[in-house]
Amino acid sequence: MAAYRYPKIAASEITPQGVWMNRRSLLAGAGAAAALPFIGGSGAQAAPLTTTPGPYATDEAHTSFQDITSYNNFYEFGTGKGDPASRSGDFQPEPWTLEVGGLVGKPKTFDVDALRAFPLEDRIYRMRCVEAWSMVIPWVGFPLAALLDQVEPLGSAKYVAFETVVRPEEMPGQRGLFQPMEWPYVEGLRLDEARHPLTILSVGLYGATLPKQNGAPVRLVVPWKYGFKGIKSIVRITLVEDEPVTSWSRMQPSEYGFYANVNPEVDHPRWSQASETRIGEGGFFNSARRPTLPFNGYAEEVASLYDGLDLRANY
Ligand SMILES: Nc1nc2c(c(=O)[nH]1)N[C@H]1C(S)=C(S)[C@@H](COP(=O)(O)O)O[C@H]1N2
Ligand SMILES: [Mo]
Repeated sequence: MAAYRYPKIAASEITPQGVWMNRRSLLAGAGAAAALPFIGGSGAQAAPLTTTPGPYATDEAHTSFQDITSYNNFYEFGTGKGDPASRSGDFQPEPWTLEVGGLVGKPKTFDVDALRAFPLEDRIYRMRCVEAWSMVIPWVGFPLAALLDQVEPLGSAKYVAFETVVRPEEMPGQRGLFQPMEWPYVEGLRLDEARHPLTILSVGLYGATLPKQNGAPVRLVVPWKYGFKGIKSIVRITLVEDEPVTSWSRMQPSEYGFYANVNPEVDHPRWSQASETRIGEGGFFNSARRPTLPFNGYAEEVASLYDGLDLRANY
């Protein structure tokens, strides 16, 4: 993936998390849905969401709202870490439709209100990017299994395929001479991975709707896998029989696999995966690198999904 660079966004373009949280409670108190705060440099509007504490919380310090919304990978807006925040001003995540179909008994289309109507939980997860950096993100979301239940997958459905929106007119990374990858960005999970209680569709973070740069209005979060599995701004979910094509393995099969479970013992061909830098704890080359944990620390919950699978061969 692209070179490691911290984004050059003026501090004045980013609402500090504390200020933003205060505004949010102020708004909630006043019941004022009309005056929504703006997030980051992208002009994304945030609305508070009603949530309940979910399972799997961690006592690790949360990465700051500023870091989570200014250091991003979202190649539809460019490959620089600051591009998703600074170049997503034209992106319109609302209105939105998410079509769910394929091998299901009841295909269904969800709009944003329908997505936010699922019982929303706070899910505080570690996120480990394949580039060897990590964050702790307080997502707001609901189990993907809850959505799958509504469409009634058929017995023949073995995998779930996901697709990001294609809108060159709103996404500068999808137009022009240099396009880093083939669009749409696509991802996939085995059906049992998709149904695992840790797997969520996220519609928010830090208690409010998802900023554009993080994949508004709905993105996937699979915390035991490398971050690239967490496909953003999803427009289609399709239940299928065969393992679906995924963006990074299509582009570079020798470096990125379908499973992409976080594994400190399997190095990327060009760098070690044994340790990681926690964003916010210092620069990329700081000395305080943390050991990377098998399945990103979620082995107890998910290792049994892979009994009998050679994880070195099926990375
Ligand atoms: N559509 C789309 N989804 C994407 C990406 C992308 O470029 N396009 N990047 C992935 C990668 S590599 C990572 S690490 C995470 C980053 O999520 P964040 O920016 O919310 O931290 O999003 C993933 N989802
Ligand atoms: Mo990533």
